[in-house]
Amino acid sequence: MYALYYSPGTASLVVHWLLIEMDLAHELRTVDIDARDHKRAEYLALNPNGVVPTLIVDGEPRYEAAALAMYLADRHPEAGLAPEVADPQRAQYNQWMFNLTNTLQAPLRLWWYPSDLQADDEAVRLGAQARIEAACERFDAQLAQHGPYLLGERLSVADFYLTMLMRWTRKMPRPAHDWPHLGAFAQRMKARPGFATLYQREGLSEWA
Ligand SMILES: N[C@@H](CCC(=O)N[C@@H](CS)C(=O)NCC(=O)O)C(=O)O
Repeated sequence: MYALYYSPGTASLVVHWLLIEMDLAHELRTVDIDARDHKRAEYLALNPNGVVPTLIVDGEPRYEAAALAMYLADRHPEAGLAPEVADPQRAQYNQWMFNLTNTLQAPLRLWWYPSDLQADDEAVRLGAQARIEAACERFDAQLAQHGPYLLGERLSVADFYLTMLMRWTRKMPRPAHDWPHLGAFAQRMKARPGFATLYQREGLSEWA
């Protein structure tokens, strides 16, 4: 049994979605970001970074969304959402996971939290936007040439991660779904039954 500390629509979304997709027993524990629950001592004892998600695994708190997503897929290989270590596609899978966190998640964090940098918020957002749009261009080209998923015909955790990050661009001047291959990809991922369950449980409606 896993326990997920989450806040709707945030970086916990991919972990929640995977728990649903893999049909893994779990309990949800809400973290109210507006009430700053994530900065309280009890939560910081679980996750000293003071961010969501945190996943309780075998009684121990673990964090970092991408690491958690990869861990769940490796621990439950029957779900088939990650190439095993000896699989030739493993290197490509690792590449996309790290690429997603470095080239898309990092600037998206700045877009949503420009005050992370002690600089002019508008300038931070503009810089983040340029990096996000350049990354979208590359992901769109990858899907155009080698889709329909990041590993071609094979669905993996990387696709769930990409979908979550695409969702975060929905209020940007040019949202990721505006790129044609990314848009088609998002439709494919959103059509998964687990996505509707996720939305219902997190009380989400935007970008449905
Ligand atoms: N690198 C972390 C980042 C998590 C993160 O940025 N979470 C955001 C929500 S998407 C958060 O907790 N924000 C509250 C805050 O920073 O005060 C991860 O991927 O788990």
